[in-house]
Amino acid sequence: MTDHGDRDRIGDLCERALGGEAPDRARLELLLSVDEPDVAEPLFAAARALRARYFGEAVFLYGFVYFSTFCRNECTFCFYRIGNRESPRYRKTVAEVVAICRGLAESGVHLLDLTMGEDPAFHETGHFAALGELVGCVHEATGLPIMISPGVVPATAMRDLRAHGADWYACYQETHNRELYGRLRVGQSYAARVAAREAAAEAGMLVEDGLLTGIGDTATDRADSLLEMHAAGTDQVRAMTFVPQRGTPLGGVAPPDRMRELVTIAAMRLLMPNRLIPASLDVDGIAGLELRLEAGANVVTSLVPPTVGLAGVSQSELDIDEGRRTVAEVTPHLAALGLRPAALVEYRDWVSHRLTARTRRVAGR
Ligand code: SAM
Ligand code: MD0
Ligand code: SF4
Repeated sequence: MTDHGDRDRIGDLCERALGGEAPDRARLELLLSVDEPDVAEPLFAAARALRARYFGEAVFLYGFVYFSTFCRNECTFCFYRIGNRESPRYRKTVAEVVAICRGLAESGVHLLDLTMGEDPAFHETGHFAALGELVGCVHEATGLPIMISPGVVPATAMRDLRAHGADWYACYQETHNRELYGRLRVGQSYAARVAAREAAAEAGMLVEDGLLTGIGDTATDRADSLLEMHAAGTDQVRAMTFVPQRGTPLGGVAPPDRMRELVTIAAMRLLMPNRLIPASLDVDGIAGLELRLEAGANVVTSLVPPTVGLAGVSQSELDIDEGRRTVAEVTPHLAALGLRPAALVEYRDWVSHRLTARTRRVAGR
């Protein structure tokens, strides 16, 4: 796709980003359509330089606890959509979740991401108080920062989750193209998902949004997503490649090229240099970690302990039982790139500064 003029323009906009000038829409679209490794490399190098400027060598590590895999929704991309008989269904007790979280905390993660499907046991009964209690128990047992990924929950539940110790709310739009959204999150309100992130921010939590790529999205769609995340002040911004899942409508499609995700990570870093950007182990496992870090990511997510019967989302089993999604396995890969796991205090400081800065932004409005 890229001619000599485009290569020059990409070099120029990387220079400008390093000089503090964020790419505009046209430049973002150009970046997001890069698909050749030699054209992408200068972009990745600029993304790494910006990461170093804001975060040094420190990388944050997130433990992932998929505590209920029951779901009432039918997202076309997801292994855990309702009615898929291929996916493992389980619901961990509070005691089990607490024990798993203690283990993750001892292993050195900086945050615990408590994730569930839109489990009818909460979503159909409205019994979100039980979620708050779960967060409270994990908070008490570990003292670690907590992210909650429960799907769309009411504003009252957000306040309760915050009160019990949740620092982050994760809820991915997947795409900011409403028509594509309608084909991915079938039957789910677009506006309600946006509103849920806003409610979480109002309740005092930091917020993560994310996009899926390789699922019918164009460079224009991805540029829209990045610009919306930028405008919303989203604290953590994610891109993941769609992994086709057996037993689902899109199960038969060819695995998408990973270059799009890598280029999206780098473009996110150029547009939003001070945000957290995950390198998820849930797409290509440990083998895909270094590429994502080299594209400018600064958080490793989806660390899952072996032997406790937990699943991933887009890779339900990859590298889990082998113990390869662990701090011990990840650390040498960081070192190979001149990076290191952050100290917990560095992570806590980042979270508290980000919250304080946001309070100021809101107050100044
Ligand atoms: N059920 C909640 C929800 O959907 O918001 C929480 C689960 S959330 C962790 C699931 C996320 O994993 C989705 O939003 C999507 O971005 C990602 N995901 C799910 N299936 C995937 C797949 N097959 N390939 C890549 N990413 C996937
Ligand atoms: C991950 N499997 O980090 C997890 C998940 C949910 N907040 C995160 C998509 O890749
Ligand atoms: Fe359910 Fe979340 Fe999967 Fe959608 S992405 S089917 S809401 S678990």
